[in-house]
Amino acid sequence: MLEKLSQGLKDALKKITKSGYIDKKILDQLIKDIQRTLLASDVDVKLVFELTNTIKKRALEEKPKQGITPKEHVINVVYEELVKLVGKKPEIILKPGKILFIGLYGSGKTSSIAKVARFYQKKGLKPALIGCDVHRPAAMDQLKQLAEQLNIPCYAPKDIKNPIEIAKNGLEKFKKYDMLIFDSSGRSSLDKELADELKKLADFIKPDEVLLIIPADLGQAAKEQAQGFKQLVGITGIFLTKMDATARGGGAITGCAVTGAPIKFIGLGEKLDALEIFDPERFISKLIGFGDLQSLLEKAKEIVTKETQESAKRIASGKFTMNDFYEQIKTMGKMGSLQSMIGSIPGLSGKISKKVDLEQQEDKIKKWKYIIESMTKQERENPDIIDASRIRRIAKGSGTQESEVRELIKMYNQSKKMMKILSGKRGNALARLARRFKGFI
Ligand SMILES: Nc1nc2c(ncn2[C@@H]2O[C@H](COP(=O)(O)OP(=O)(O)OP(=O)(O)O)[C@@H](O)[C@H]2O)c(=O)[nH]1
Ligand SMILES: [Mg+2]
Repeated sequence: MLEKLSQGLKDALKKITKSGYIDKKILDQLIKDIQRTLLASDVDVKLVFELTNTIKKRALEEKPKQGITPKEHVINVVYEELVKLVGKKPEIILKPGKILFIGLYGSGKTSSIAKVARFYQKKGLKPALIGCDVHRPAAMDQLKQLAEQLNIPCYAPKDIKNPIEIAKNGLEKFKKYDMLIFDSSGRSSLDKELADELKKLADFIKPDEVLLIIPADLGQAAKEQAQGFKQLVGITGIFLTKMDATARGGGAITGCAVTGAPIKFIGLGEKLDALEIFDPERFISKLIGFGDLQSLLEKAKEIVTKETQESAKRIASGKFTMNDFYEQIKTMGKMGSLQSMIGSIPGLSGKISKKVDLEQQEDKIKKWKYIIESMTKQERENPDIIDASRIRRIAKGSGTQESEVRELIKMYNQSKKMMKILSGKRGNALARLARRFKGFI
């Protein structure tokens, strides 16, 4: 179902999960990919641009919730906005009641009745079908045949030409049944005659649900049909058929959603079990492979914060302050294995004089945080000015030993050296490492 739309959205999001960090360029690419994919699925241009503007705005302006990386944040925003685009979670009647099916010729009304009857049968209710399509004699036979397949009763007389009379007889006949489903006549378009007939029928039956059947291959034109029936007849929900057989499903769903009439069911094939309750969250989750994305993100376990991105930019431009060092410590502590990455590059491991135990580092991060916080802005931006008396003051202010402050400064200087090596163009291996490293922070 909706393979192209699904694949398009998955591909767009995969680019994000694959990249190390998120910047404006990557975001713009994502926006473009989403636009292209939705437009190809016949979603209204205005809706598409509204959606992508919101995604972009939220991705750039909203602060990710705690514990959520910027990548996860963007994917979440895309997911949430797509869910909003396809409408609200519908309420499905699960107790005895009456449903009237309405829709134009060939929309899939009769076959959908059979699907819904089977759905309620499985829920333990006792459905019965009543055929009120008096315009097409063949419709009565079709309904009877389907009822036989499901082993449920059906009243579909060919000799009565008044749908209200049929409905009246049906209600009388099926008193013992608790889910009465009424078929109705279609037309090639919604005209006054059809609207009057359906309204009268609905007034008489007093259904709990008036389901409008719309074929998904209408694309965004579904909106007009949904609006027309909503105004002229009144509907409680929509059943979108033929979702399996069109590339325009995205347009049909979003077109219906903007009318405010909830999509309740979708038809996914000709078989009687090819029915799904429409749940926006589940639908979008499946469409974009949200479950897979989340596990992918978890696996990556990259800790990317806005600060570290900015820090990465500064480092790339040749600056490396105590603030950058602090961001780097945090990142390294969470990443775990920078040491092994560096160790695997021939010629580089020897350049780092003292092996850094990252585990120990993580334990020290808290202390370092206090030390760095006790430095003045000037000291943080230019640590070279930190002399013995400043060290004494910083140690006092942070509640640490002078030796610990010295150790921190030494670590900073080592890191600075390493950053110089990494950002310099010393052969392919180094450049590769630098790129990889940059991708991580
Ligand atoms: N692929 C696919 N075909 C469907 C689906 N629902 C219905 N159809 C097919 O669409 C055609 C029309 O379905 P009907 O149920 O006869 O439609 P209708 O609205 O009752 O048509 P009329 O009574 O002639 O107005 C049939 O060939 C169905 O098998 C669906 O979800 N997927
Ligand atoms: Mg029919």
